[in-house]
Amino acid sequence: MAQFDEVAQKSKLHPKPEGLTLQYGTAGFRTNAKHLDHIMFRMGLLATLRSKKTKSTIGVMVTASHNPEEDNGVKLIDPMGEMVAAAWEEYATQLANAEQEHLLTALKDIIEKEDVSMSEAASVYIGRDTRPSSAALSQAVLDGVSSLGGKTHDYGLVSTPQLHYMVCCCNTKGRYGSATLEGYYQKLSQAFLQLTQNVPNRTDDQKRLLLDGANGIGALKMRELEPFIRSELQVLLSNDGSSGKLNHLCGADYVKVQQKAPQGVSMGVGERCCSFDGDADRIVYYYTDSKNCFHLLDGDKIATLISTFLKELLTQAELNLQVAVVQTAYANGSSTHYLEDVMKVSVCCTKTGVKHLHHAAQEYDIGVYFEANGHGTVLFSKAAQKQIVELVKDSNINDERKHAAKLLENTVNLINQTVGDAISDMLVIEAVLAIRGMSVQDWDEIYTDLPNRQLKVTVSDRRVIDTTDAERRAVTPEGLQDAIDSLVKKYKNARSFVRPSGTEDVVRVYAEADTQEGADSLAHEVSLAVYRLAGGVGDEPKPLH
Ligand code: 16G
Ligand code: MG
Repeated sequence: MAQFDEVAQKSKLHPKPEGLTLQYGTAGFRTNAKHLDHIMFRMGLLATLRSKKTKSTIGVMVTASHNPEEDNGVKLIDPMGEMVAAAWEEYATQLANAEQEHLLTALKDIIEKEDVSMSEAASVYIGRDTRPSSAALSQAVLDGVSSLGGKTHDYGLVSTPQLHYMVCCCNTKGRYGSATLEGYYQKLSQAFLQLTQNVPNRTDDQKRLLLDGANGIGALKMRELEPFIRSELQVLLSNDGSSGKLNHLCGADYVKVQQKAPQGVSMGVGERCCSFDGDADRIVYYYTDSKNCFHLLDGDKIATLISTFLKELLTQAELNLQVAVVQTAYANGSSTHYLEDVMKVSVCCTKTGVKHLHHAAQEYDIGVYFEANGHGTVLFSKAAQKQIVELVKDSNINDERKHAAKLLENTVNLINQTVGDAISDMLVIEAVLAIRGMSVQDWDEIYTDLPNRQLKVTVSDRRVIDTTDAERRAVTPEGLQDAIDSLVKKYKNARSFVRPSGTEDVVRVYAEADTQEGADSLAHEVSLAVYRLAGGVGDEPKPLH
């Protein structure tokens, strides 16, 4: 068939290096950009098949998020703006690893298994981050799509969540918003202004926010959004990409992992600051106090702030909707305790990775999900949205209920429900702080994090570690969980777990305890247990102190 002739021809321009195998991991393919040209071409092919199969527009985002600038990556976006279905992650890996001469066979295999009708039209939206390699790599995606006769729309430089939004807008025929950057800024800024405009007594200080753009796409997009929201929020942007290197000593991942402020931001005492990651789907907040002590407000604090706000509004609006928070094993024990025991919110724990949290959050009327690393959003069920909209229109209710309903409606519109979105999350947080009249310190004091430590251990094969109970317990290798259990007993308020990373060739170790020394020492002892029982390589882990 002529269709496949073109694939055969064009694929020669994007040859696969022999023997190279890569996996579609938790967040798509991710590695050094020089190994990715063939992957991009092939993901263009796969997105075209997925589009034919779903009869919808599919997204392809070229980014490696918080990885160093030399890396790149790619993820596929399904019709409603969610992560691509699990079975197609498998196909992605198969297609990526087929040697050059077997590419067509691998492609036809998928077509057959999924019964893809090749006569269907296909449409693929493409976006990319600011990495130097991204432009050429997204061109390879375009080549892949066009070689199978698919239509493309290249959005060029956009944040990951913006592309998710575009895909959702397109497939809902504009009901979610209009599939343009202008449409995105309009939707978010209108909701934000309505939430904040009538808040009394806001000082200029409260309207000021320092933002570290990680020298990435988020910085560029904030500049574009800025004129829309200027009257209510003054964003002072650092690490805007004009001189610094992407994610280098800055960005949400750096701040979260190092638990310190990024370089290039001059923070005054108590000033509210936040950092995006390299593709602007994560955000963390922080400030330093008068003793120069650094305070991080991570995804757990964000989930607490937002869920508490929503719960209060539901009470005021007299709406009987269930709010639940979805976390992972990394959630700080204090946050889980606060949510369950003080706020009486249901908490559910899932495996690490956005798709797991997203899926779990869909089970509730209102599902707030956040990873501790700052990736998250809120999902409102269709029924919940309908009840909110109807209440706003109801002329028989008192002013307090009406006001709460209106706030809820605008919050729904401000949240990017397709995926965690640093820009949208930032505006939600800013609106909640404004409406509640809270400073960043007030927010921080809702609960106190238990001291914690994350470490990594290199082993010869991380797959020897198998976990259960949302990654909180290790099933194999034998003896490891028993060893962790007895170590945990030595410390107060302690908890620890280990899991193989989905993005790096390491085993991750997490520990928390009542003191930092305790958390550090427990993390070290657990690392040693992993090293000894799970085939550690290189030097034995050394104590932190
Ligand atoms: C990816 C995931 C993120 C997760 C992280 C864990 C997506 C879009 N991103 O970045 O949610 O926290 O992997 O990495 O799913 P790890 O498996 O190396 O610890
Ligand atoms: Mg990211």
